[in-house]
Amino acid sequence: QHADDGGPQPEKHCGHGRGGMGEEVTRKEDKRFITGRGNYVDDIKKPGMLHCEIVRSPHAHARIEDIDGSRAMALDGVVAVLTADDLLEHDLATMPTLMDDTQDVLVNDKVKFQSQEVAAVIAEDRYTAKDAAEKVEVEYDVLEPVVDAEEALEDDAPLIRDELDDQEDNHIFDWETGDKEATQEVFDEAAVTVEEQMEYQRLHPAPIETCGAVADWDPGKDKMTVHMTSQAPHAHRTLFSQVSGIPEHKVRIVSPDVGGGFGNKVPIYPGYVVAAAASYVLEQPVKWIEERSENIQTTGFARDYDMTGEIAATEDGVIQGVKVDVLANHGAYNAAAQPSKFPAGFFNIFTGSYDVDAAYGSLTGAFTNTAPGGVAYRCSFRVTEAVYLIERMVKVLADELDVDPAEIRRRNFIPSDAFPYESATGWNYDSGDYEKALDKALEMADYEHYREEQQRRIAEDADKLIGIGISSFTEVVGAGPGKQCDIAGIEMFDSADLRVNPTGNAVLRIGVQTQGQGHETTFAQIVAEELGMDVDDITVEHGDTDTEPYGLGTYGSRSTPVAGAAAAVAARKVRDKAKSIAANELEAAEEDIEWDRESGEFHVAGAPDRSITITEIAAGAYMNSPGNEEPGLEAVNYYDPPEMTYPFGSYIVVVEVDRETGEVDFEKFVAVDDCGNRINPMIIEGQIHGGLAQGIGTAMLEHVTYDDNGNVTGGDFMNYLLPTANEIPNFETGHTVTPSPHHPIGAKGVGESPTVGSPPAIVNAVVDAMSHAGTSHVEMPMTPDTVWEELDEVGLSI
Ligand code: MCN
Ligand code: CUM
Repeated sequence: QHADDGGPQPEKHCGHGRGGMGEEVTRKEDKRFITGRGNYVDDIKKPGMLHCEIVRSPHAHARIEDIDGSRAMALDGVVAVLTADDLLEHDLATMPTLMDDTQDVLVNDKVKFQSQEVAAVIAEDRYTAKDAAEKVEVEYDVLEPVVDAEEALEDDAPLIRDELDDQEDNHIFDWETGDKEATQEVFDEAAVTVEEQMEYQRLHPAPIETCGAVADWDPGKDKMTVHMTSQAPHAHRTLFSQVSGIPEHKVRIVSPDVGGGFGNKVPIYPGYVVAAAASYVLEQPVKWIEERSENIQTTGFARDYDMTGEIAATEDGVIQGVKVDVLANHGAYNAAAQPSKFPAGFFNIFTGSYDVDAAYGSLTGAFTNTAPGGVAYRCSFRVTEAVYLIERMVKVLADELDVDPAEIRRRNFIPSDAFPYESATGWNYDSGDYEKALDKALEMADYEHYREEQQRRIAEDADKLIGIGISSFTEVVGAGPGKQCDIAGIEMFDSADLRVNPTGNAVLRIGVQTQGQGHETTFAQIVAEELGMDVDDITVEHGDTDTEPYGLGTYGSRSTPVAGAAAAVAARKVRDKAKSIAANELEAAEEDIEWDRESGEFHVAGAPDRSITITEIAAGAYMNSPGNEEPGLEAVNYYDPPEMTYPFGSYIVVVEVDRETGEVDFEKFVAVDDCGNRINPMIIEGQIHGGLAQGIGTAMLEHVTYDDNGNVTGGDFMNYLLPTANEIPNFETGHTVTPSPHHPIGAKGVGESPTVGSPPAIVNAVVDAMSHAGTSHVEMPMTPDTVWEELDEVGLSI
């Protein structure tokens, strides 16, 4: 499966049985998870630990006139009621967002979205804290809210951010990419143009474990330890130190087992800061754990993009230009979790898998009286929106020209020999073979059969229509490079620290933090592959800033592309030193020592029986190290990738649409992914299955909705519908392997691909069932009533 050329690819692996690259090693972490021995933040109990409950605003837009905590304080077991005034004393009333905005920790003056943090109660147990929170009396002067981005930009809209000196309206930023004039020229001269407006609705990552923290200030050591639900412990440590003024070496962030993140645990939230401030003031540990509705209503949401896409093409369907205009709802603060220099994330990649002459995108961001966020939920920084747009638009073009949607993709793919490829918006794709993935998916999906079946149903005026949707997406994952990508100024490299013990086993510490992706297994596999060790002899540690090397965290599927590379490089450094020790042990010259990936052993060139294993070398490193080497066997690598990686895939979805009820049934769901060289195919398949389920949730069910008064009407699991086993069809997965030429082990990320790639395939399928009658678009979530309305609109309902 490995490429033999192009860059520092690994030598061949042949399933040597030690748990290296490509082996389906069962997940090491599962033993503790399935035996109830996981250790999540809420499992942490410390002596004298107090509990924090947050008082939240029922209004979306209101000035706070008065807060009276006396009735709450009177309750037995209540230790403190905190308001912005208390935090102001410690300079903690506000905190910076990842996009350099300033967010209230507790509202100082004006509430800007429903359920915003207004006060906090600290009590001896959680129930008392809850009861007391209800007794905190807050007087509000209720203001008119605006929740819709378009209305927020109207002249008479209420001004949300009136505390900012230079903010006269709700406009945050304008952003553009590509070549406007060149694109316009292409459009002016094009034989065919198509246009479609589509919304990518507001979603929430909704991890099963909500956010929480246990903060523990130790006045003896002047040290703050915070156990918290964090996808990026080191970055959070730096921010914590900056916000609190506690020196960074006196801050320890521990992210223990995390029950799903999906992007929700990248930002800093007021709850963490309040817990830490309370612990500092009270000198006791303080726990804060969010409830489900608090999580959905206040923490980082995803998407909320209103997009208009346009394509210019020849009569044969050769795409020449792509144009896109977006209105982005960012909520009450600009708090998207993405590289600082990209106001619209990686939305730039909206030309997708296609070789186009010119492209232009413009985007406007707006404040509204809704929770802040925008980038989360299994997305590489807005690539999800970009992929949805282009894959939907290609279907719109195919219908306009009456060309098969598979065929029109084939005519436009970036050819496999054109890589590395620079896109019209200036992005450098590392490698790809899009046609191969599409061909494989078409075959697996029995595409021709379903096309015939579709026509048969139409001809027979059947009650149930068939629709076939395709998405041939390109992802971009693995931020850095540090020069282009940073979080709050910190360059996005990542790290690995590998220590081999005298008895031949090893501990690998990594700068990224798993939330369920299986890093304890896959990172051990990388080391097993590179050192000829057994996967069971390698322990992977993460999530504790006191022991792990500095890293930027897990999101944007960056763990494999960046920290995975660091792990491979650290292991190779160890291998280099091992050679010198092997030479000493075997009494040969170092130049004559060869490493054999197959056996995992070092031997003297031409004398394979004079060999030594890494276990024996490890002993030598501590007990008999040569004069030219330091004792010990370890290495650290901080890896700044030269480029990002561009995984891709082709998904084909066949649906049956009921003309009577608008219900959509999945007949077939095929996903062919290419993430370069694969570390653990079983873990990859798990990632794909989970991500496809989330793609189905996106397309069919999920939506954080608001009413005109700013009330969240989709803010709990009664109204924010997650997909369950009932809604999930049987997935048929396949893969192709196109290694990344610049990654040490040729791997690309994969964690987000299914959620990024599948929604347009699903919508394309539903549209496809009705396009013969004139349907060009159906908005997500495609609930039965939405679909039925469209059926009715085009005369297909019965
Ligand atoms: N992998 C592999 N071979 C490859 C690529 C990846 O075996 N060529 C493995 C990796 O080693 C890792 C897993 O697949 O164990 C995912 O790897 P990667 O694509 O590098 O993504 P990350 O580990 O950085 O995970 C982040 C990604 C994101 S951004 C979200 S959001 C998401 C996702 O992963 N959140 C998840 N998958 C999730 N899965 C679970 N269970 N929980 C989450 O919160
Ligand atoms: Cu955008 S969700 Mo993931 O990148 O943590």
